[in-house]
Amino acid sequence: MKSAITISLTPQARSGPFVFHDGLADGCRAASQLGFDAVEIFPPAANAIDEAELQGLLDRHALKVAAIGTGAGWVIHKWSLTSADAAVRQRARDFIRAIIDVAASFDAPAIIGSMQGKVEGDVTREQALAWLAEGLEELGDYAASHGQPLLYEFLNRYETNLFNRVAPTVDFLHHLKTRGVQVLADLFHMNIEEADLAAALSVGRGWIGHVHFADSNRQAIGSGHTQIEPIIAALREICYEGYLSAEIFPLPDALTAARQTIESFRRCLATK
Ligand code: LER
Ligand code: MN
Repeated sequence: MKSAITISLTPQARSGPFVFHDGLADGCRAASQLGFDAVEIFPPAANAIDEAELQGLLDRHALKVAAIGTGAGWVIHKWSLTSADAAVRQRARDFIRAIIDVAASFDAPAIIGSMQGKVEGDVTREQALAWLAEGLEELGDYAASHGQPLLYEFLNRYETNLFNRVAPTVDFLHHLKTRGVQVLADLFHMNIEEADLAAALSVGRGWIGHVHFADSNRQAIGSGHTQIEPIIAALREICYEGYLSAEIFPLPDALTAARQTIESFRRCLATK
């Protein structure tokens, strides 16, 4: 497993669960000094990433891009794949496709979290799931044509009512035609929704493509009450080799949260 830490470039997400908020250069420098393998980026849009600048920083600091989030499409514009408005669904797909393009040029996947939307108003659950499936079919195949998976993240009940746990998520993805979509398991959401995080991850065998490494209080692992050892054992057991990426609040400050994350990561991986 590999370590990653989040950098948000989105001012509207300043109070969100991202460690670094002061630009790519600052975030990459800190990530590399602490020994992270990669950074996960939360841009306001695809074209906000200066590709030459990012490539220079990755080269200088020996970092990779773990993933690029699309959530700003929801935070800034309120676009989602399950909006009742067809034009909004189209804007959501275009926004995500552009992020798949830029992520793929850094050999990284894009994440669909908040942009999945939720069942609301007059829209039935059946209809919302049909729109979600339509979006994931198109975007999953598009990501696959770039040699990348598309990461679909189930969220806790306060953020979506579409999918909140591993098992129903895997069941839904299993019924899609595209094989381009993998599951993002965020340990913070799972702490709210799953009875047993390790058992739930085992159900995700073969499907888990990315992990958000967060304690029960959405702070660095070691700050809350999540028992991380059985989770790491379950991830090993399903042969998960992807990132443990810290999507957490910068508390008490960004550097302390980042340092505690890398120390926890090393301790986790040192255990047998
Ligand atoms: C996105 O990765 C996520 O976990 C959501 O809670 C939106 O912040
Ligand atoms: Mn997450």
